[in-house]
Amino acid sequence: MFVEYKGPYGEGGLRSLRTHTAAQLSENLIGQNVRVAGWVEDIRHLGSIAFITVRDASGVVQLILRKDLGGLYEEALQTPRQSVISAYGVVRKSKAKAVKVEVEAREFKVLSYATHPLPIDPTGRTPSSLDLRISSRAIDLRNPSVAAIFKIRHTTLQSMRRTLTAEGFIEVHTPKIIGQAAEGGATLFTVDYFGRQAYLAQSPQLYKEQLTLGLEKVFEISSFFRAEKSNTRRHLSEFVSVDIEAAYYDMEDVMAVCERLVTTCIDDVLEQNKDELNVLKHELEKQRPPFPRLSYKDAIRELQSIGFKIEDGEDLTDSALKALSEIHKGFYFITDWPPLLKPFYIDVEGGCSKSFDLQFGALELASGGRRVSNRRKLEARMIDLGLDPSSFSEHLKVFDWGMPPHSGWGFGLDRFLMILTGKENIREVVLYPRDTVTLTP
Ligand code: AMO
Repeated sequence: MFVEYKGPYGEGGLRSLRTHTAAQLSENLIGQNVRVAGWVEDIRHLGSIAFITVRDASGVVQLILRKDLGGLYEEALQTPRQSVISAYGVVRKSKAKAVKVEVEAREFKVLSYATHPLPIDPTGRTPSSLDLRISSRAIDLRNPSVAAIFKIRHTTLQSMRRTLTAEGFIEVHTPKIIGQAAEGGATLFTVDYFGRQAYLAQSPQLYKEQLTLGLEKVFEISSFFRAEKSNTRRHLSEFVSVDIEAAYYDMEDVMAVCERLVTTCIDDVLEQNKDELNVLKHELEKQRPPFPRLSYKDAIRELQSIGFKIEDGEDLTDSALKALSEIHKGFYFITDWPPLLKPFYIDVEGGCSKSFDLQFGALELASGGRRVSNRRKLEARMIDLGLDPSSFSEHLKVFDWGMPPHSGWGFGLDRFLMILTGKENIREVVLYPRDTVTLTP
């Protein structure tokens, strides 16, 4: 029976455009009428029958069209690939191996035509450069192996929020337009704020510390901005940082929160994104805390022992971290950095900073530590690092109101996604990356 097309939304309004997604089609529906919608990936016709592969965000539907549909059949065969269609028909058991059921269409309607040539082939059969894919991101996301990254990103965000909430943290948002540099001024973007100079926040550092005074345990997941001219595969000008700050927590306490966050996220992705990991051909390894700890001094000793030229007190450069990653694979902490290598807000005890970086091989994933909670000590740290305490007066005044001892960290979400998806370029895991050259789309 031919069902007459009743306008773009059909008889029942918008809802009737699709009764089932691809993932919802199952053998339980055999014999029932359904309406599916999606984009046309492939059309094959074998004489009197056509097979149209329609994909939606959840999977693939195989449509069967028979020649006896007349003009509709001919029209369907002409549909340009990637056009968006809606089809109505009955669910049948499929003879194909890849799908259990198919839909024998009685009605087929193009809702929106794709104009060829398209910038990229989202089936991935004809590969495109990452630059071209990003400049065509909307359609790039029709490639299941690209969509998989962002489904894993979604799981990760949900998992982080659940873990931190269960641990008693509350989610906050701090300003992104700020009047004062948070961590020293070198890497800030400037903004004209109604005639005054303002900056884009590079981290929520000072705010999150201040919030421990009243809210005690806070977390924030937000974009932050760094005007660093770093053209690497792990730097962005706009990145998402997951930050925590907790009153009465010491360095080891927040390191343990970090370990739980990482392991739970990995567990959740392994459980909830099996299909996506398969599409990505990525073998994600389950982790168990505690992660190994390596002190900065031991890192220097290890590097020297393998002939790497480095002196105690020097920063661990990219090449130093790369050399270290030959010895330390996977997740590990580097702790107890020299005070001069860490920001002013990091506490110092016995000549050593109470700080850590979380590494994954050569990739720095997070950094944090115990903070200075005493105003005079904080001012002294600023002076040691060549900063002028008077330019931090707005922040320092809070330390006179009863500041609890506190610790925290900042964790690079995008870098974590590189590990979770097995991608080596950070631009792969961000929808619309911002780097030193890219400002569109
Ligand atoms: P830090 O500057 O080390 O620490 O940043 C924390 C984590 O954020 C990620 N990250 C970046 N990711 C992509 N592109 C960038 N340009 C970029 N910059 C940083 C990294 C890094 O480990 N306030 C402190 C944190 C704290 O002590 O709480 C801070 O911002 O994964």
